[in-house]
Amino acid sequence: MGCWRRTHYSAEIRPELDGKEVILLGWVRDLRDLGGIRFIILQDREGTVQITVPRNVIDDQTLKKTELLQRQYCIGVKGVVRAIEKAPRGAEVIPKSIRILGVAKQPLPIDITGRTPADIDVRLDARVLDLRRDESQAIFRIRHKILEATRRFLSEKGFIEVHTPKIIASATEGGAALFPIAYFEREAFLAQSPQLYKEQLTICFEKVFEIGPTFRAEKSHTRRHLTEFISIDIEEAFATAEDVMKIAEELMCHVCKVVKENCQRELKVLKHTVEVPGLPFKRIPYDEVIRELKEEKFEIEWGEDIPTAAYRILGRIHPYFYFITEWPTSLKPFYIKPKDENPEVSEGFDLMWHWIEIASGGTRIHNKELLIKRLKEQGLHPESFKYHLKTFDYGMPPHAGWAIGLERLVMMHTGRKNIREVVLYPRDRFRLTP
Ligand code: AMO
Repeated sequence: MGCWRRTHYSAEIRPELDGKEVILLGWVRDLRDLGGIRFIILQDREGTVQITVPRNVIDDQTLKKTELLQRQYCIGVKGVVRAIEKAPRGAEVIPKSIRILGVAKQPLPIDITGRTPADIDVRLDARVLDLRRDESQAIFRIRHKILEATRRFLSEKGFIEVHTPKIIASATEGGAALFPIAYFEREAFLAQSPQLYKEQLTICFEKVFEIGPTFRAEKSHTRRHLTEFISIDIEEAFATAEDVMKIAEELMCHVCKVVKENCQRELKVLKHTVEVPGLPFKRIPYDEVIRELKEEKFEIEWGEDIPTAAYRILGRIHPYFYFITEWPTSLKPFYIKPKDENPEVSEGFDLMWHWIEIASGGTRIHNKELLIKRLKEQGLHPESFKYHLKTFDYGMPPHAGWAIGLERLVMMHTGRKNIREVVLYPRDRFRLTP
């Protein structure tokens, strides 16, 4: 690169810069030869710009350099802007000098211009190249906006961001779906969620949130399951399920607004739209969900978990956001509080977007004896939870919280059908590389 430093991004090359010398840094997206003229489409993080090489005007050395170029070469271009109506954005750059900064072996495994579409597995095997596609760029910019908006929203609501251990000694979500790891002389596990730590932290911080990786040894190989995903967790002291549901729906509204207002360019690339939902979201008790499904001739009994096919039906009946509340206690994890007046029904909820479960949460049990009883009922050993149970002797406040699966949220915001599209390097049962 020598002393060259970028003066402009591609998207900043406009007719007003006519005659100005610029330095651009980026990658060769496409090359086109039209007799006496050669076009190089240079791509950087902001978009593309046309570099036009009129053979009879350019000096021999620069011309020879352009002949060496291949798709995805990383290059620097020093040149002069020329306003020209026919060029995209009304301007192009005539090169004075070109530097090759990185070569790309041909043929490339995928065509990022999208002229030859590739299967998702082929794309994921060449992920960094794939991430240069317009759609990928749009997805990860929206993902960034969602995260930025979420952090700001929760901070402004008084939550403080925490990071809890991802190497743990016992399960948080029950015994299943844990990844064991060799931890020196002992066995440890990758955290399935920050559940127990976030509950404990309400004792000292009252309102906490965490955005971090969680690991599930998921056998289900579906388009919405990963073995490693980012969970957006909150936990609040002196709160109930209803209190934290309000935070969840306000956050959903806020994020939709931010994406709608700030990501129009990206949404256009993805051919998708996002609407800001009205408040409050519907709260549909599990009982009513079962009734609705039966009316649709779907066979299901009270107490059964809701299968994917049933969620698809619910998504048709309730097309945007809605909560499913009052789940049977037996279907919820041990830490979810059973209702005082009817312990068969819990204060747990799920937040749905169409047919996809975006979040789940609830009021927590904060009575130690009841928690021990629930652990036993779910076949777990209170001894394995002794450090967690101890914190209930330090003045545990009543508390509630939820967790949103970030990737599922991004999937819905970007209109993608496969969760792997919205993860840089997805991990599932069969994919551990790249
Ligand atoms: P749950 O297990 O329902 O709840 O997870 C919370 C949310 O995380 C997302 N999610 C997943 N996303 C991708 N791949 C997966 N395998 C996967 N599993 C879950 C979903 C889901 O709604 N501790 C509780 C939350 C709480 O009560 O605070 C928990 O982890 O969007």
